[in-house]
Amino acid sequence: MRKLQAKSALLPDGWARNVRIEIGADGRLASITPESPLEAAVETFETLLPAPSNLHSHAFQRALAGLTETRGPGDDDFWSWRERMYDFLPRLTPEDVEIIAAQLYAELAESGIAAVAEFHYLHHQADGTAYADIAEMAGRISAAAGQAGLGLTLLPVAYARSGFGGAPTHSGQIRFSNSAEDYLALWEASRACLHRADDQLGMAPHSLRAVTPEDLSTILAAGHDGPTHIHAAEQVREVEDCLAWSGQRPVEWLLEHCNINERWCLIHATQMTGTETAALAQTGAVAGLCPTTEADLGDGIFNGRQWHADGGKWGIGTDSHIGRDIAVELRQLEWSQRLLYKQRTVLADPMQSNGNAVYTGVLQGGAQALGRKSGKLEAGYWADMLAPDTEHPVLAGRSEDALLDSWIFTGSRDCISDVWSAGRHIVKDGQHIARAEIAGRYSAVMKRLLA
Ligand code: NGQ
Ligand code: ZN
Repeated sequence: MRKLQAKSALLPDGWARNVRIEIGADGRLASITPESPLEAAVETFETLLPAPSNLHSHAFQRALAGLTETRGPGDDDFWSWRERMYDFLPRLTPEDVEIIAAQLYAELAESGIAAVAEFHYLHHQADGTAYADIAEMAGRISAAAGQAGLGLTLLPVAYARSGFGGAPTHSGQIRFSNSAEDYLALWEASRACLHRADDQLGMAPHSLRAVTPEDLSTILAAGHDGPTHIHAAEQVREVEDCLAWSGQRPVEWLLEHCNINERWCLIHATQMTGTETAALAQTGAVAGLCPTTEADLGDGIFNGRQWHADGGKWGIGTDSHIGRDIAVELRQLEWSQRLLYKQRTVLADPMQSNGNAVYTGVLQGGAQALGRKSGKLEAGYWADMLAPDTEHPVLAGRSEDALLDSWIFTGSRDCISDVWSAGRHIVKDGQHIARAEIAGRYSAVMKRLLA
């Protein structure tokens, strides 16, 4: 049993003082006791918070961040970015993917994130044939999470088509593509790649563009008890194509044809009508928002104000990893609403701190979307926690909600001192415990890939 003491901690019913936290050998919180006298030789922190989960990652895209900023011959958009991303894929070996993912996961941890949902679709060799072990790449993702110590919900992705109406995948997509039967074999094999008690397995049909209704019902009929994630309604063209194909918008289609419930996470859900927004919020599904990626790709702005008013659950993903800092993502989400509505403090309730509002939102939605018992400092939950660096100038003199507001709206990863994932103490004094080794391997891979 490890014991920590926090002068201030965010508990399920709010801030508490002098909180004793005991972490069991199993990585779960064993007890939480406010107003505890300080014992000698107990490690003490000014502030401890539950640490959030990142609900959407394509780890390999970390390597591409910053390399798609030169304008092409015409207007650039999501679709031209996607071509550049496809062009990059043939170079990546399984070892590269493992090294890139470990770098990403260590960076995410340093920003305060304790776990990630990896929406994993780079399955095959460059010529499209499966590796001898169909789950080779899934194993690499799991190994990377193991090196970084980050919690993992692995979401093997089903991908079989290049657009609505079932056209076959094209050459840029051959590393992703599986029949529904092969997908189910891959999914089973992926289970064997997970080794830690807090690892989870879920399913991810990529999008309504990438699977037919038949594929979708085949894979969902296989049944599983983890989360189901799908990209939906990110781009205007995607909505138009879905309407042309089915007469319905993507979220409308999903609501009618799938049993959307709290085990689902719809990634982006940017383009929804007011009716879709209200109906989706009602299901209890999580909206998987990826604010910096959505800005970077010119997706549009999610209607956060209505989603919040309708009681919708949401969480944050870093998706393409153009941003890798949870504070920046939360700020971008709130700022997008301010720019849209020409108001301030849009996602907070009356008299509530905006930092507290978005932080408690992301804790809850992220845990739900990962199927992870986390997001709360409560006995039985995984010990996913962070300690801010209260000596950092951004946080000087701040505590409780003022500390959250200052970190989220004007701070960054620099404000984080320590992070634990299921009790694994992976960030100490602002640095990931394996930062130098992981970054050294990453740098060598990038030099080779870009030579
Ligand atoms: C992805 N990313 O799967 O990486 C996608 C691009 C697609 C985002 N949607 C590919 N942001 O959607 O077809
Ligand atoms: Zn995505």
